[in-house]
Amino acid sequence: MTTITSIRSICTAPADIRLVVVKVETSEPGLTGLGCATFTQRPLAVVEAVDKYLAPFLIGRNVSEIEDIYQSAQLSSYWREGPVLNNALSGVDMALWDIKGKQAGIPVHDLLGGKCRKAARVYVHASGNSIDETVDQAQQHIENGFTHVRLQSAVPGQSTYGTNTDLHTHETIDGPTTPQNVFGPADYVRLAPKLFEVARDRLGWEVELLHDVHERIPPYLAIQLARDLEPYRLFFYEDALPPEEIEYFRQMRQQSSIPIAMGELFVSLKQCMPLIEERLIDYIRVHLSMIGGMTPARKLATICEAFGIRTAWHGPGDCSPIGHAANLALDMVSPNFGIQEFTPYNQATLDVFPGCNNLRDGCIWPNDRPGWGIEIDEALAKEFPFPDHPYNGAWPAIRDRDGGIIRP
Ligand code: GCO
Ligand code: MG
Repeated sequence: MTTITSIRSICTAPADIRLVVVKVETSEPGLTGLGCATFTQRPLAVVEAVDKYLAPFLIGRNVSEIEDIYQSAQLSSYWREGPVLNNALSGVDMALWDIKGKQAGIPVHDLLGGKCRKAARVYVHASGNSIDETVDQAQQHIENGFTHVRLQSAVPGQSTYGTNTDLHTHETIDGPTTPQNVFGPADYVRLAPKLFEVARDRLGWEVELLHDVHERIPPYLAIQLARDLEPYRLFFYEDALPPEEIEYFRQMRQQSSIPIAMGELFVSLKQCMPLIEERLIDYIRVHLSMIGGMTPARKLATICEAFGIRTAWHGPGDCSPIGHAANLALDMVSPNFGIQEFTPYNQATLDVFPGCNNLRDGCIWPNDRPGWGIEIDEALAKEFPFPDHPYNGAWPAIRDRDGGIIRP
């Protein structure tokens, strides 16, 4: 019997984004697995949950019992779910799938039933401070072979999701209301349709365009914007409402034919169910590690298949190459695959994680090696420590002009 001998978290930021990866070592010499546990706004809390709670609880367990390990570890805190504990669990869970694949000598997608496509088509981001800058970037992506592009553009002088003025800088944290952290929902919903009008004029109608609202506007504006964007034939309209307001998808569905994608803020499979059962969305896009890893995600994929809902797993920069590999494994085996969000790797990431899946012709391609087929160069990973940050990765507040908080 092969048992777990050690579980530990590895922190690294080769693209300046905080990533947490869990390494599980086993009683079989050289047999190890990797899992993604990246929660970039609270990475240190996840590290504590892995190293202080899951490691002592799981050392000695038989590596082959993934489902039982998942269930018992989840219930070991009695109170369960939540992004911190789920990411910790995902780190171990994905590592056990990696180990199982290596033991069998096959990739994880083969453990899950085998490929039903050759590669996963991806969408990439075009984000500018003006409409023209955004559309120029999209043009560039199209020239580079991408067929699906997400467009985000800032309202001049404001912080709009998708530009570099808000998420990954921290100059604005908790300061007085400054142009960088003001966000006017009404200004934004006036601008977004213009962005798509210009994009269709300049890019034509063949490219698939997407948009992410990032849950920053009240429900009535989200419904209005869905209708205003309809003429531009979006591939999908993402996260228009926060998880607390999902009942409004019913109205959105009745009032608009725009394809709806939802879910990156969901932290459990159960939370997705009302939208799935009522067929209120077209694409599910949870972040695999946020719902607990591969074990719950493959169940979610299958449930969605039964309801005619397609997958669009969350694939931002704050997802390690292991997390992207887990997304890709599901993409390969799911008949209801829709699209894969992807953030191209920089050279440092490719060096720290030898074996990253290939990006080519607007698709990512599985590497077909056992497990995830990706390793980590731990010595090199240490050369990319987490960037200094006053609040260890916490996000700045986004405020309306009057200083009131916008709740994504
Ligand atoms: C997306 C996103 C992300 C998130 C990020 C938060 O890719 O659709 O909304 O960029 O903002 O993952 O940490
Ligand atoms: Mg999003």
